[in-house]
Amino acid sequence: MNTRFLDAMNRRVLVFDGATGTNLQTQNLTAEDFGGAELEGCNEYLVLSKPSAVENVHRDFLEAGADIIETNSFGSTSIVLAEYGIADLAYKLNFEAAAIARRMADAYSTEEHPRFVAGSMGPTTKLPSLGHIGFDEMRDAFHEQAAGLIEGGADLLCVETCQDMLQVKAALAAIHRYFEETQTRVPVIVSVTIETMGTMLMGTEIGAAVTTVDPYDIVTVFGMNCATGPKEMEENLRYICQNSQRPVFVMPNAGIPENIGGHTCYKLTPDELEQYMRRFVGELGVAVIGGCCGTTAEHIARLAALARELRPAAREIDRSAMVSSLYAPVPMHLDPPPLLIGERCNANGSKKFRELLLEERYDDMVAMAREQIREGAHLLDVCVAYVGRDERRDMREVVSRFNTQASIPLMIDSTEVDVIEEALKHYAGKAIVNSINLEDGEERMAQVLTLCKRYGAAVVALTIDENGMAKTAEKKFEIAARIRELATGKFGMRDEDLIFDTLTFTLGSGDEEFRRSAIATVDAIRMIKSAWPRCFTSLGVSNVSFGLNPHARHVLNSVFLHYACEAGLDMAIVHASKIMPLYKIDEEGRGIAMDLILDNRRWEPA
Ligand code: THG
Repeated sequence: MNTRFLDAMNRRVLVFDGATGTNLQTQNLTAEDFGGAELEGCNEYLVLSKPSAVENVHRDFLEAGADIIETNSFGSTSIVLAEYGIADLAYKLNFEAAAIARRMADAYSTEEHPRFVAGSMGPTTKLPSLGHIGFDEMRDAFHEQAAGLIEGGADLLCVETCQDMLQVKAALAAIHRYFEETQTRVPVIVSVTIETMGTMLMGTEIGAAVTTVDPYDIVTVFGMNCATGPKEMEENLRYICQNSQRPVFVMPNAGIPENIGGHTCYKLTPDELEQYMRRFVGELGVAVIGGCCGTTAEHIARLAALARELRPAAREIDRSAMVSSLYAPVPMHLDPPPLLIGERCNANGSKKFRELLLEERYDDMVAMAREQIREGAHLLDVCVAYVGRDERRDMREVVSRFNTQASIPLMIDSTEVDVIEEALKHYAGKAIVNSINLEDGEERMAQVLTLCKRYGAAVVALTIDENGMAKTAEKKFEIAARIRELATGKFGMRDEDLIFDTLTFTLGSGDEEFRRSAIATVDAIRMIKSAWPRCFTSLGVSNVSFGLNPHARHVLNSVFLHYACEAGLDMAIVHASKIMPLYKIDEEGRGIAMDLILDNRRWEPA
């Protein structure tokens, strides 16, 4: 990757330009300028019909001292252009928009003051989380846009004014693919829009947006733009500065738009904008600033002056690992543990869920998800595998509903690579994939880890290799070490996105082979947590009591969970309402359960 932009960002605060749309409007363009009545209002077409209007905007901001100008391509995806009947011009419009900005930036660039071109990629007019458009179609449209922008001369890409995290994921999948195909790479900014009500349009909290973008290596800078002025942004911006690992970007409007006599007015003065930005940079540590709707060359001139004198404050960043739904993040480690993963949305683990699946009663499946949330689940395991049914289709139907109708993050439980990908394409948050192992060697694991990287997911790894399920703590640890080595070394996964499951066997059968299995499972957790403190551990706790009566199951599950947590277990797949605190279990029950777990043979069936 060309490092000029990164070098400049490391040296000083960088300044984006101001509003494109509002500054095109002030030029009083005619229908003819737009290329005819049917294209009037299509700002993106101006790069062909009236490039001088676009050059005027760029020139004003370059004269004002902007380091980065944005291409006039906000809506230049085939998706938006189709509304004007010119979807086929998408590549050309992006290429031209970048070429115009490139020429202008080059004309103003000097050795001491390089100017950069950011390829603007707007949100389109469709929300994939609401099913307005499919993931693949949206990704392909962004791919074409990214290609046009980069080939036309953009130095970086700016995925901006994001409304729906699934749209962000489609854009990042497109950019990722373009980078792989062409072996090129440019910096990528992701900037989300927080509406006045305090979330993105789809209801996403800022923490969910930060978490969902966090695993993507290709994202260089993260921040927010549009919808409000700087005042309304401050709290969310502070969250980003305290929680995102990346340099922070902010591009407010010149205040909240006001409707005055049928005209949209933005009233924040250059002076006011400068005062807010001084704090954002000097106190919060924001690194890249600019203006969105309503900001003029005067606003940008003030920011350019500010950038010359001010350094970003040092940031103290909370690096707690999280996963996220479309709406809100959840930490992967709770204090006290465990994080509870609801087990019941599983066609193999719940008769009721299986029957609802067979009857395709999706609303009732959503109701089961919500019931688990009420019962205290922090995450939901989702498995729709059923012999004879189309698992991929079932996964799509379920995940696309849970995405918007269940508020907590999902764990995608499937053995099929194509089913996992289908789930990740319909999930707007940061999911966990359940699971990988080395049973069939490295090939399948490689496929699933590739998906985790492409869609930004964490993953559960089972301690199973070519010889089957590990039974001793040492063997479990050895397989975990091999998986971790491959996952982090070869596939670029981070420790915090790896969750080891050291396998739970039933103690309910009395089977001699498994009588010491719980000890081995829990010892392996201890070894893993002490060797790699940033990795996580999980267990399918209910497996431990298969074969026992319901009450005995609840007691044994609860005591086993408690014991495993003392050894460092972070999360557990459970039926949350059936987990009892220890004080609610009589001493005899606790004693019998611990004897089973520790294989103290005081207790033998009569
Ligand atoms: N590790 C990982 N994933 C897993 C498991 C694991 N996923 C599946 C399973 N094991 C965990 N989930 C369940 C779900 C339900 C039950 C047990 C484990 C269960 N169900 C009742 C039964 O079968 O008797 C049925 C209840 C009903 O029908 O309502 O016990 O270990 N990574």
